[in-house]
Amino acid sequence: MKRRNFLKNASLTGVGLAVGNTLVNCTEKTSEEKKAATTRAKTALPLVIATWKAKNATAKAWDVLQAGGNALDAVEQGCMIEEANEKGQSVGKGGLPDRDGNVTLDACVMNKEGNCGSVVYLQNITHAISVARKVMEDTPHVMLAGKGAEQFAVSIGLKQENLLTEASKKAWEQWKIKSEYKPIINIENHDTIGMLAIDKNGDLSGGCTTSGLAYKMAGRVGDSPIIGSGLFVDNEIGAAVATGLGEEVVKTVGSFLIVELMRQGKSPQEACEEAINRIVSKPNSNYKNFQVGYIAVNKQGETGYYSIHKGFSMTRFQEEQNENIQSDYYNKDN
Ligand code: SD4
Repeated sequence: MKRRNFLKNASLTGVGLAVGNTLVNCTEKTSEEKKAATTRAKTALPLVIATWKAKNATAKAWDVLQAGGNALDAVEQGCMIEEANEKGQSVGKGGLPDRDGNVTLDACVMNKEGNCGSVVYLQNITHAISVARKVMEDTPHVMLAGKGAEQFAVSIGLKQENLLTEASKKAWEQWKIKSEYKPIINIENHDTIGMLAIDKNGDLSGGCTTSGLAYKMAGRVGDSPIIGSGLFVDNEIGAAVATGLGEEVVKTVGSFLIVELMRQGKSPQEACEEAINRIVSKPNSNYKNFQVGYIAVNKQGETGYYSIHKGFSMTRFQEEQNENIQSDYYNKDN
């Protein structure tokens, strides 16, 4: 369903919609009204936002900011909460494996100076986000892959462990019976974690960490460790991070696109919508079969989030309030 129609239908039912940070009535809005709605957004700093239901992770990041940590410390430590959470089957330990039964992680960080670090196809190390940070800080490179990334992780003191939990192994064994590969839309509403923070100095950083798509081909890498696709931060303008089917995010360089649209004057909300539109409006787009969601923040602390299908949510910690905002505002209803 196009947003226009969605808004029209929603207005018949009297449902309220969260547009950016603002709850508005579901009457059809003119572009001026929409703009007004998004610019009424809260802009208090510091703030942390994350993809999906991630209140424990945003709470950790918030504590780090309150204790005087910078935005990079906050996103790293916030993401680590989900990496260590074995119940989350799309991040870190307990992530669902590839079709050969191997859990392989992708992660990246980007800081206020525009520096970045990333790991792809990392095995046996829970905190991929910390390895990505160290790639940025301690090596002359931006990206390390596979065995080299693992060796580097060990060299900085991280311990090797089996990331395949019993629950994920069971799920994989179940999957093997049919071996049917399909992207899953909104895995239990809790997926790859992408996190963006602005600290007390007003500086931005971001991070993204994932075990990627369940039952992917061996060797597959998604958008999450690809700077500009899964994550982009420009401390002058804002930042964006993606979740969902990475192949589609990479094809449109989604996070960089959102930041560039904000540079041209769009609000985070408008920029996220445009990036989703680029995917669904492609000729022969197969959008019915996959989900992509973006969250974004600008330098002023306005936030936006948008997805192809319903079911996406953003968690935001701002002004002592940690809230998960379910998005009733999406591009298509299938
Ligand atoms: C990937 N974007 O590997 C990740 C997966 C994801 O929600 O975000 N799932 O394509």
